Amino acid sequence: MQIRNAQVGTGENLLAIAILPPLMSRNGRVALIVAALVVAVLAFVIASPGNDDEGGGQAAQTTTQAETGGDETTPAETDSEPAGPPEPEVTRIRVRGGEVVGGPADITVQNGDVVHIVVAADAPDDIHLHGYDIEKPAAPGQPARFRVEADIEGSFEMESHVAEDAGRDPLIARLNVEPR
Ligand SMILES: [Cu+2]
Repeated sequence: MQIRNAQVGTGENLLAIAILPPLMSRNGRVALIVAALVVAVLAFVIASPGNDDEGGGQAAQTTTQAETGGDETTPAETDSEPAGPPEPEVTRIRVRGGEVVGGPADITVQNGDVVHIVVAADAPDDIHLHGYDIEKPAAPGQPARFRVEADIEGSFEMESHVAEDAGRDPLIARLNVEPR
């Protein structure tokens, strides 16, 4: 009973979409098409064998949402796709008195991301990003700047070679590159 209602609702919405487009903006049409696809997929899932009472409740909600979207020209919710790639965040690390302020950083990115790490130190140092094998000097007022395309997956240590040579814990940061 409820399942049948859901199917009728879907049909009405598809009909509305077929009629409305000439009156609507392109964005409105795209939004409606997206909404129609969502409704269609949900209706399919709900109508598949094995679902009972719960599915009927969802179907009723879905129908209501879609009808609202059809009456108004406001775009559907855009929680499915983010707009463009995010800007790379800069991780700023300070080494003071041979210690990493706040403890070693933990940086996790996805393969292909651009990683931006700036290490400021109050004494001359050599900062080494293992795995990518990039070594840069740091000095007071002259931080080591790393800008790396993270195309090697794994977990890599960034070390202070001065700390290492002095027998202290050299870990400055850990860069974790996960599969995209
Ligand atoms: Cu090293």
